[in-house]
Amino acid sequence: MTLPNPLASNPIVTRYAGNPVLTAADVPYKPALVFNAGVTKYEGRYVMMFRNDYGDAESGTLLPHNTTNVGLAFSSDGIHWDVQEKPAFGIESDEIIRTYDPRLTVIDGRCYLCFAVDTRHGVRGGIAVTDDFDHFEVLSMSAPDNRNMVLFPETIGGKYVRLERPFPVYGKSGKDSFDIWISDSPDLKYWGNTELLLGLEKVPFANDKLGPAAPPIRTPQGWLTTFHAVDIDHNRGRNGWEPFWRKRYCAGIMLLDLDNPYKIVGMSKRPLLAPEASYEVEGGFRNDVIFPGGMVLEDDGEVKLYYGAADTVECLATAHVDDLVRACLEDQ
Ligand code: BMA
Repeated sequence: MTLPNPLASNPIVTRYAGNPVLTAADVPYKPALVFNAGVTKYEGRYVMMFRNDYGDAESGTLLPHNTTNVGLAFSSDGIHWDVQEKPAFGIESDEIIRTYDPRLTVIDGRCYLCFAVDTRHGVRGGIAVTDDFDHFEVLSMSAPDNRNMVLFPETIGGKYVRLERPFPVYGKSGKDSFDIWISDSPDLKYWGNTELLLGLEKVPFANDKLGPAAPPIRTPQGWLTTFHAVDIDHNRGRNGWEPFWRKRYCAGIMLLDLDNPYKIVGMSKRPLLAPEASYEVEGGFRNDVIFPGGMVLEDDGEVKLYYGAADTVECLATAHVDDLVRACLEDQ
């Protein structure tokens, strides 16, 4: 099934007029692409960990996102970022090819990093903890193929909880057709009680795959969380610096039960953000990609949503938390 083109963003969301908030030009060690960041507030300041992709973007030798690590930036307002001198995280070994797509969650005053690694034997999702953004202790690594892990900011019923996106290619006849799953853990190391949370068929604006996006935030009505939703159209051709790019990534939003996050309370049937702005639809490595990775709830109810655009730059959009909750609950 081919989906309508273009899809529209929900008007409850406003893109920051100064977008993008971070580009390769802001980074001293000169990656070609800067995107798909995790963002949180930690000890009074905003912290961003972002994905760096190296390679020669103009000549196309960047393909396929082949050299990647994770950078670090701090901010006092969530808009202007002070990028640190060196990449902050990246596991180097004969087995691990690249480290990417960081997500940050503060739990009980410690900052946890979820990340993906491509290894010579499959894609794995890792969880690390840091207190200073200099030293990271890796606590667990998933079995392949799994990624897009995000942690809830509190234990629920005494357990840590994560959303994740395994990609069972054999079980899905060799095609993309991936869903969002949920697991819990007593200690962030051993994960179990794994269940399907949101199947692809439940999302009207996706026909290819889903994945968790920014880590959930607590609201009185439930855990509010974004996800990425992908549609593919085989009639699409080149759409960026790659020879072929047939996918479009939108952001969706859903609300999970506060006491039992294995239960979806509501999900907006329309995209929260669909690619529309110039930095989302043109001039990028892969155009038409919106990939949220951070969500910060401010005291006045504003939610800052951080997202990678076109796999090339990092952007910001805002919405009121009440509007986001309402979007999940309407049409149920
Ligand atoms: C996914 C990941 C993301 C990326 C997206 C679109 O598979 O690699 O990091 O943003 O594809 O290219």
